[in-house]
Amino acid sequence: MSANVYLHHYPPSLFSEKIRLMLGYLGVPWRSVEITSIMPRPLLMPLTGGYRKTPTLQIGANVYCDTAVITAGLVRHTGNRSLYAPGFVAERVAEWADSTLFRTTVALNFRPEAIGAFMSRLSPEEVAAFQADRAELSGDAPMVSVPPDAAINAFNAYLIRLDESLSRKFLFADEPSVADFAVYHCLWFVAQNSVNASLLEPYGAVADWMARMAAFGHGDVSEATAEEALAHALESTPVAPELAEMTLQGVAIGSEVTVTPTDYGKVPVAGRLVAASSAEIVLKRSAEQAGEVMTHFPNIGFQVSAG
Ligand SMILES: N[C@@H](CCC(=O)N[C@@H](CS)C(=O)NCC(=O)O)C(=O)O
Repeated sequence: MSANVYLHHYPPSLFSEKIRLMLGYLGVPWRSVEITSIMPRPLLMPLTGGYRKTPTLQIGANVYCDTAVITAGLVRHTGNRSLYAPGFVAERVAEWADSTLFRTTVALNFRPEAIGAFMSRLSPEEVAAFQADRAELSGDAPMVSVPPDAAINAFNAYLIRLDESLSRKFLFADEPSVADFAVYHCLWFVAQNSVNASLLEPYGAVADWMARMAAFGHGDVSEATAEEALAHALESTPVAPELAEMTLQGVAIGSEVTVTPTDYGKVPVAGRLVAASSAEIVLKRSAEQAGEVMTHFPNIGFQVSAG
């Protein structure tokens, strides 16, 4: 398989770690485009149409926004459906991890005792820019919505039950599913913080499972610039996926729409709705630097409005 897969990401991004490991597990060669951890990202926006969360995956001129739809895109690209093998329950566990468990870990890593480890590496100007960027990202729904003690208690409660229930190599079977990657990246985020890493120590079965996940590695990766990624989009033709269509409220296939995350980073992306399924919403757009692209979003967690 040629490396027409570009991941736009930055090293400490936990959702990016989910996809880096998935690329390693699936054996997909990929190009790494390192982006800044805060906006603006002028060479990425032509591809996403304004979507600003990290990471974004580009396969030729198809651009996948959000790790749920990146997973769907990689499954289609590889033809390997094993990540979805355990079915509905594994997908719901992944959804819980990417929302509730994620917010719990953000509350842990952003509590005053723990955030110093991260902030001490930044200059005062960088700290101010980071805080302003994340305030804009979270808008009316603060990223830290749980008090520190409640976050620690919830985290311990989840980990006690996870540790007890790990009877197979992975959460649902002897092969990993979407649930493993989604739970893993949240715990990886905690492990990266020198103050919070000790919260994982009591859980031996979790540690063994995390080691099995980490062993997938990041696979066959080579560096690329944002300019190269844009040039690749420009020379590629977007591919319309074959989807089991689903009717969306208030909008028809072929109409102009906007697609906006419902939680945070609520930047509307405008385009023509070309397909929608239970898993995906696909817009056709064009931008001078990228040419014609198809931008994919998950169905769950996004608002589609007539544009
Ligand atoms: N639901 C999204 C969440 C992505 C997310 O929140 N990513 C963080 C970084 S790990 C982010 O976007 N931070 C702000 C930024 O990078 O601009 C997904 O699954 O991709």
